[in-house]
Amino acid sequence: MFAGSAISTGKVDESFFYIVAISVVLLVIVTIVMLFFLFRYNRKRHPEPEAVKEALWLEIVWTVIPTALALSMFYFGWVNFDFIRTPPKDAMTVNVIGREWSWLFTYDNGKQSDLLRVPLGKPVKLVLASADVIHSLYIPAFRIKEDCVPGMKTYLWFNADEVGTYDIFCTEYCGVGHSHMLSKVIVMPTAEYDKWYAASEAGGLTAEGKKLVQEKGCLGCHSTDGSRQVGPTFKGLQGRVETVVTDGKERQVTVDDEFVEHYIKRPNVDIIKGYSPVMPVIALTEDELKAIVEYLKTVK
Ligand SMILES: [Cu+2]
Repeated sequence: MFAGSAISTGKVDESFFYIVAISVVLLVIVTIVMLFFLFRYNRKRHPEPEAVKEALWLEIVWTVIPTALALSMFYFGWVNFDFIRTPPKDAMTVNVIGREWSWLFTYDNGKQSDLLRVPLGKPVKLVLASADVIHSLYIPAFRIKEDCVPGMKTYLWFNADEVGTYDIFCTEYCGVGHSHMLSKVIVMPTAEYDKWYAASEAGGLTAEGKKLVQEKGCLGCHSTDGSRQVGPTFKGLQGRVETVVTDGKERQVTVDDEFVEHYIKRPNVDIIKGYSPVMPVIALTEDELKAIVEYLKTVK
């Protein structure tokens, strides 16, 4: 019915515009009648009030019509709600983890990404979980939204019908990095998607580190382009001079491997001046830590 970027877009818009249209019609009718009464029955034209006589037909009309309208709105709402809550059996599943403050998408073959890539015209079921607090995954272009709640699984589904890139927001206030908890849905032609899905990432320690930085959610708080987020940017980290506060004492530190390693292992012991001490402890093996440190050197 409406141009959209997923089937759910049209369904939700249909219910929404139906209710808006009825509301507008009612507003116009009520306003016209109100103005008419104001004019027709004002004191100058009508000094003596009259007793209102019973009118059964009028009472039936104003009971039946609004009831029918309300039920028709319920009908559209229900049918479309049922549609967006019932994933087709052949939907592909992507597991989603919301965490402070980034999204992680995991595919059936174990592939992980901080962007949600999906094939065009195929139903996709998102199984949502949270690693910490309540988050909420919202894709405005598809008109779908669902909470990620710790300790339980929730779900969403959609079928994108236009190639493109669409925003993902977190719509449950989840702490200091909430407004940076952004991602994208990338709808790709099937062949292109299949190629991406089958491709394994390039090897090497730096590539491994880059992958970990995405998967572990580091990029939720640290940019790689120099912009300031919840934490300092990774750009030019190596060799940068930072003022840190340790046990209430300020000191200057030149960032090197040792400092980065130490900081990731025991965050917030040294507090980087100008930033809140909110970095979580990330579970990493020694090898993973080495890979991340190696990768961070390359972000210039
Ligand atoms: Cu969130």
